[in-house]
Amino acid sequence: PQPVRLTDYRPPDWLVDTVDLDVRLHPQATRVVARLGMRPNPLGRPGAPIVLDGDELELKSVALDGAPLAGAGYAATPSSLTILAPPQEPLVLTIETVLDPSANTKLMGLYCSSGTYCTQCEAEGFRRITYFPDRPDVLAVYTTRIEAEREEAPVLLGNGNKVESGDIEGTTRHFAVWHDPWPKPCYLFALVGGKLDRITEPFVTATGKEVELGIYVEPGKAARAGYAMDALKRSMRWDEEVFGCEYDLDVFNIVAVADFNMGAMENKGLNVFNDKYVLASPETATDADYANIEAIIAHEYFHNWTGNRITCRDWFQLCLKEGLTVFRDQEFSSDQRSRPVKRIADVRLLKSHQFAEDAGPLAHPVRPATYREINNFYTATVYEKGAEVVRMLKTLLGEEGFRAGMDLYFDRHDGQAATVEEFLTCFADANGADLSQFALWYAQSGTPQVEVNGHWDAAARSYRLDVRQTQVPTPGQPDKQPMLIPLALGLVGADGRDLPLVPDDGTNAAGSVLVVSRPEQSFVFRDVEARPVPSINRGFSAPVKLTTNLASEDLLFLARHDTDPFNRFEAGQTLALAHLVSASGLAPEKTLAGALAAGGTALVEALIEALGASLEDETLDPAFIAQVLSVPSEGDIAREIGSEVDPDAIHAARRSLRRALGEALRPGLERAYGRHAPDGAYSPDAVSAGRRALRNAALELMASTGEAADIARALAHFETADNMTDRFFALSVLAHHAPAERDAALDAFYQRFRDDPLVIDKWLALQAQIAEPETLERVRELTRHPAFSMGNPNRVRALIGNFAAANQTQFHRPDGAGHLFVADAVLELDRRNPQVAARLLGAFKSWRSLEPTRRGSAERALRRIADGPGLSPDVSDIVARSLG
Ligand code: DPP
Ligand code: ZN
Repeated sequence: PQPVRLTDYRPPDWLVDTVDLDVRLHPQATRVVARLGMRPNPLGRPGAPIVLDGDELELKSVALDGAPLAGAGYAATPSSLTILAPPQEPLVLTIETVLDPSANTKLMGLYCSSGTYCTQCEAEGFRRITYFPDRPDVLAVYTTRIEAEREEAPVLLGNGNKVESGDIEGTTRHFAVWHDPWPKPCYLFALVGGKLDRITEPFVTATGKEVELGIYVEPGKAARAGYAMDALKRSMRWDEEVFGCEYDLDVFNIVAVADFNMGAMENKGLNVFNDKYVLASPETATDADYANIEAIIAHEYFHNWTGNRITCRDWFQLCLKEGLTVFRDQEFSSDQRSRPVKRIADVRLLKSHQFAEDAGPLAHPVRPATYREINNFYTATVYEKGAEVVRMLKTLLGEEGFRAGMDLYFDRHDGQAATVEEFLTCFADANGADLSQFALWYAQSGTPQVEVNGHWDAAARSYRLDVRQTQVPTPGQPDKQPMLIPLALGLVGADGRDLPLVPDDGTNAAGSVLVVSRPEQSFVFRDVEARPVPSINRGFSAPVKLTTNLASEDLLFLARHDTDPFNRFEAGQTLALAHLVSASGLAPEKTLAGALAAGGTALVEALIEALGASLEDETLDPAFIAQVLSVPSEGDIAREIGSEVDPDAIHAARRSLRRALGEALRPGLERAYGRHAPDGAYSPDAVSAGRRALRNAALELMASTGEAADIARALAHFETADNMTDRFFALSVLAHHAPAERDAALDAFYQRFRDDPLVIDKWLALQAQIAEPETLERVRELTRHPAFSMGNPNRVRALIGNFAAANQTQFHRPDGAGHLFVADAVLELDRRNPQVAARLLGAFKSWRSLEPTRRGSAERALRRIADGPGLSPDVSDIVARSLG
């Protein structure tokens, strides 16, 4: 496909005001009649034909204002329908198409998921239901009549409010009519038909309007929807309180389906969810599952204002709704749980996914300037970095300034399809701020590098920070401009307290945030009596790669004393990472890793001691301690090394640090394990989850020593667990650290949960992650296991996705067999579901940083895919960019 460019945007030639759909559901031959109330767009090209998008549609008939249109009046292909010389006035176009939901393995448009009819239209799936101007700036009011066999689909759901329903007399069929009064783009269209159980609860909005909330699930699973319902109600209340956003329909429905490409979808009034993000019970879901459900329920609900009421002008603006909505769901979870722990988790995710993306061939700006396949831009950069950009806006403008900008945005653009410029202009106007340099965050890809060197001047009693920013080249962007970077700062005194920050005149520091705008810049603070330790980029205020002239003693000090919890955590991580880099055999001089290598074991011991101090500190939140004790991931270490990466060396270094922690901290770990034993029935709340997180972290660190008593403890933990968090964590410890006990435990787990696909996903994922050469054969065998299916995205992601993305030593086997296996899986999947195939292929994104043998085999695997016959646009786009 030809690339689409942001600069080529033109308004649509024709607008659609109303869409009346009549959908007669049938597993192989669903008939859709669409009546489109259209008119020429005054901003479009005068006299233009009507050009509609389509995809794999069978066209039955076309009528203009009720009169059938002869073949000469239009031109139809499977991908478009053109009305050749339409009258240039309001008209009604009626189009009849037929489609086959049960043959729809792409899971885009209308398809059957385990017997339930459902839809997915974002980004370009509506064109698989009817011919339509499938672009987000065409907003229409939809009325949908759905008809189906009563037996087959007793539940019929659409967008908006239900206005009519009943049986069709003399037949076995029934119908429902749904009307959505809010104009929306077609990507927010949805319908569902099936046999579903429901839970329902009332909700009263801030202004007293009653809303009926419903969650629909597969028969027999209603008891597992309670937590999602609770999360929904909390989300609705929070959005009223924090952003002034109130719900705007009489009903809000969520449907959980088993076959789904994404996590969930924010269709107006009818969210469709991957069942993984709705269903939870203590026996089947972990604490992480509960937290994800809470976050994703909130995310999709928050889209009602940021995405639906105000949508995107074009798909280049995807971050306008996604980055902003991720920011909103992060804030929600922070308010519901522990803010510091949530921040740490979010930054870890940002680094592992987004920084990795930014460092490889798939790097792209938060707002891309061009794309070949929009499905490939639902990325960590658009979502997670997009959220960081909104967070920086808040840091720069302050709480009130940020809210004023949001209020203006809702006020000014409600009902519109907006752009990033329009969004930023609201913040500029509401605050009298100039955000032109800040806007580069949306346009420049790559992670900015920021070097900060601090100098204390004893004679002048001043402290100076010299800051230098570097923008590294990324694909298509060899040269870049300096960015506006907010660095939150503290100067920590010897007693661990922050010193007052007194900027010298003329420096650019707003409160405790340094606003860096030039390539090199210095900031000076007065009245600094003794040498402080600077705590820089507190709370990860800017998504940058930071290097400093802090000595390891300074980092050890911050790891014990920083009042900013994020930087207290980060100081330990920075030291651990430097140690792991040097232990992986790479320690260039003048780096922290080099210094650590030179410092020998004493420094590692000091680091372990500092971590031990946090472990023993009873004033700290257990969830925070669990984060502090976690060793940087293999991906983090690989990124820090940057080139000639050897995953086996990294794995070995990381394993031995964990063993060292387990040995050195054993007494503290044992105490933590005992202190946080369960003291009642399982509850998924954040405090209880934090205690389990610490207890399980202790269990794992001790087991990583391989001592028989520790393995026995893990086995007992597994066998006596009364909830999935503990049971699965113990299983994972056994799988990674106890080869002799592993298979029996895996088998017991399988037998217990064999009828529960979401739990079986955990079982598949865990086996795919074992770092030993037998794993590839195990994964191959599991692809033939009855529990596995290439047709279900969750199964594929659990088994093959985890092998590729979460098992660095085996995916990157030096003999190339891991690469080849994944390449063949991508090719096979591509024939069935291109989106899932392209996502899996993304696992190759860091291939260029591998050492030569592995790099060669990754390249051969990528070329094998590139040479595959009939590649989808999704896969051919990713493979071309990966090799480019
Ligand atoms: N459903 C996806 C999300 O909410 C795409 N909109 O992020
Ligand atoms: Zn979203």
